[in-house]
Amino acid sequence: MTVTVKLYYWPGYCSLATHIVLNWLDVPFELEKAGLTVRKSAAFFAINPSRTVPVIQNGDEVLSQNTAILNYLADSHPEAQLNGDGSPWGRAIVNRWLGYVNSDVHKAFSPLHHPERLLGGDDAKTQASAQAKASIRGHFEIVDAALANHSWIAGARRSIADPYLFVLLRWGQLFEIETSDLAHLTGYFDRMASDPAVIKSLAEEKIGRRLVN
Ligand SMILES: N[C@@H](CCC(=O)N[C@@H](CS)C(=O)NCC(=O)O)C(=O)O
Repeated sequence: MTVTVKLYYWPGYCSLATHIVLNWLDVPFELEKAGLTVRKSAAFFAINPSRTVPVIQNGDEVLSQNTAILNYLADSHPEAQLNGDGSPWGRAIVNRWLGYVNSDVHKAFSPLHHPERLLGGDDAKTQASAQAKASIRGHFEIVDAALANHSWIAGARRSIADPYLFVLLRWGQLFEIETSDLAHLTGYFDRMASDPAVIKSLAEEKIGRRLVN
């Protein structure tokens, strides 16, 4: 029996990383759009009390948190080598980048995504936004330097860290983070954006390669 994984997502959110990995792995899946109304519902709270996407549901198994989901999918399909070359070191390097993308780069966007959650008046929010953009630009410079040495963020082969980084580079475009001088990073973005599974995932979420379609 083929089990279909359900992915709770919202177009262009970090759930897009899981969506791309499902397409890379050719896993049968269905998409469940989880907007604010769904995320605030008691039913959603029961599967993820954090009320965030992504969440995957596979029969009785329900899993939230990007890093858990992406590692679970990669480990369930070792032949795809999305978690390194199978060695502990290869896996560690993938998770070094996945952790950086999830904990540092993703969260640097919070003041831009959710200014309403910041304390203070308009001046404080404008300052927080400028600081967030400078911090994201700093992260993108680190990524650009890493990409000078290899085509994918964790090395010579693609991994579960790449779709997540792609999502954040798209957000960078939305918030007009300047990257035109970061040649390795812009080349990487184009490489990801022309990947067939990425194109398919963007089409399934009805969004373009840039957030501003
Ligand atoms: N630590 C969580 C963060 C997930 C997260 O921030 N998801 C965002 C979308 S990119 C979300 O659902 N935000 C809804 C909200 O904060 O209300 C994870 O890695 O899964």
